[in-house]
Amino acid sequence: MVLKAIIFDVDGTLAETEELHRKAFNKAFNKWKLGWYWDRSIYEELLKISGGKERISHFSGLFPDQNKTLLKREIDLIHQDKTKYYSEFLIRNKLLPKPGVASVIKKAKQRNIKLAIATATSLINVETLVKSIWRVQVEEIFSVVATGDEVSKNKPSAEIYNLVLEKLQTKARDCIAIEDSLNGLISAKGAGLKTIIVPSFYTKGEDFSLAEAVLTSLLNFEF
Ligand code: XBP
Ligand code: MG
Repeated sequence: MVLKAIIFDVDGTLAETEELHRKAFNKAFNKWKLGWYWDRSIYEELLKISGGKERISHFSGLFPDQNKTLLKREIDLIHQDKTKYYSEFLIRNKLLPKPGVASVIKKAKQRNIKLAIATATSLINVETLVKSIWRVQVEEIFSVVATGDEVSKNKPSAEIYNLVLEKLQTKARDCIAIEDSLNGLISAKGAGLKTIIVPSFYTKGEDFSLAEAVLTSLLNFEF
């Protein structure tokens, strides 16, 4: 196989971002006086729903008797605030890329292997994260980006990976996906991609038996 592209997931794969997402959700819930607080164990469970809006909608529907169900318009506004807080946290908290990410990027560039992104989060979050980690625009590193706001069904649907392949104009058999979660793995495999898993803080207990390999970090990734 001649490897033509490496497709990175973002949250939990490029960096351990989920604690900042969680903080941002809670800050938005506070502003909207919802009386909701997502602690780590609730959040671990809720991460089974990919995408922030989808996660809020799912949680709001869990308590029909308590009248907590939100309208789509309310979810959009709450999520807008969450995104703003998340950007602020990213700028203030300087996250590092996960071990081995930078060296995979460097080696891929030297070998003319394209780099792409397939994420459940939004483009603005990807741009802010890449700027905060590497101080460059996203397109300086990743030639193709596909985000959750471009698809009708988020991960574990294969839509996002099919979209990234379409943008890359490359066959699935010539690419590899790097993921941290079961939803991401199901999504990538659904598009026919070989998938390497590096579990993250919240996903380490998930079942990755579908994956081509499960690595403790990308420092051990040979390609
Ligand atoms: C993981 C996610 C994301 C974030 C929240 O995405 O499910 O939804 O938790 O981000 P990835 P938004 O595919 O990168 O692992 O609130 O911006 O949706
Ligand atoms: Mg992820």
